[in-house]
Amino acid sequence: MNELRSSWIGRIGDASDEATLEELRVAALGKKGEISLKMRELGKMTPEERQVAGPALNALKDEVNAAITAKKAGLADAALDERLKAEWLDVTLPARPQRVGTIHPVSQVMEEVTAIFADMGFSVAEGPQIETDFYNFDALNIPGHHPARAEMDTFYTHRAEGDDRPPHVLRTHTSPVQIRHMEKHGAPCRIIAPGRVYRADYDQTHTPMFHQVEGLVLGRDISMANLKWVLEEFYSAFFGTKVKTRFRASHFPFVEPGAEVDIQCSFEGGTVKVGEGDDWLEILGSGMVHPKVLEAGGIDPAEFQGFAFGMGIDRIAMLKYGIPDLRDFFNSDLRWLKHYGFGALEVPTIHAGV
Ligand code: 2NL
Repeated sequence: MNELRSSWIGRIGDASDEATLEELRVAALGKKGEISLKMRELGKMTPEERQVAGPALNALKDEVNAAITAKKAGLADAALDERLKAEWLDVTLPARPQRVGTIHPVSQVMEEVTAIFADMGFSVAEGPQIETDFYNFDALNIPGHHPARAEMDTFYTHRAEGDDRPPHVLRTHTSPVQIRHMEKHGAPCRIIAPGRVYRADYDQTHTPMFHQVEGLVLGRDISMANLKWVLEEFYSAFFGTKVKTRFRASHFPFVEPGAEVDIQCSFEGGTVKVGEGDDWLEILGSGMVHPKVLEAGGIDPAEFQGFAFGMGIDRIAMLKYGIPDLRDFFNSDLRWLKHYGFGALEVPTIHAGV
């Protein structure tokens, strides 16, 4: 009996997994198990023998059962220990650095410009970047023979052979957005049209894609005095200091009269400072909307008049943030962004363009 006991307890102790334990249980206590067979033999014994062997076999059966249960629990504990060791996590390690994005200066300036004009009651109009030559040129009083069409270094789209419709163009200014707005909403109006524009030109101060904001204000008695006030208000808010403007007579086909606008600045020490000094920096084109352009937009020039202006966003971004080469804006090396102090955008954007 003792041999039987030490044999089973020993084999249970050596078992390395639950499946082995189950095999041992069947071999010892199952229907044909060694201990079960021994218990069946009790019937053939004399009462005296049975009185000794019966309790001993029962005790052995309980002991083997208990050993299997205890071993099972031991194996589960060991497995858990293994798992904890493998999945161990050092919560005291320093966090991995987060890669933080930066807002592009052009996007930021778009937001700034839009916010300032919004404060003056302007809303934002948008339109297609691929335009018909009607909206980009004809509606703006630039007919087919006009030198401005050639001067603008326009990108034309390809037409299939036999397709003799006029080609589409990449818009050379955002004026077509304003023509579309006039057609749809009429006058009075007070809008800006910010966005990408395209001209085939590339050097230190020109890229083939750049950004523009145009403005259009129409009413029964809108004048150039209103234009001057709006622009001085805008530049003062944008540069954070009172900025004077100077108007010089100029010509654009879509306005009459037309004016180029300079802002007050100083050029001392090789850097441009806006809002101080006695020098002037050309910054914008503007004028009273030409009657033909109003008509193209479906507006009666006898009833409504107004002003329009157009300025380059990239240019005023360079001025405000002291960025010398326009091409930096659009190359893929963005280390300079941090150098000029551009960080992650901290406020929700109000305009999804750019
Ligand atoms: C420039 C010149 C200008 C406009 C843009 C405009 C738009 C409409 C009607 C009349 Cl729908 N004018 N826009 C007017 C004058 C000048 O931009 O060289 N800007 C950088």
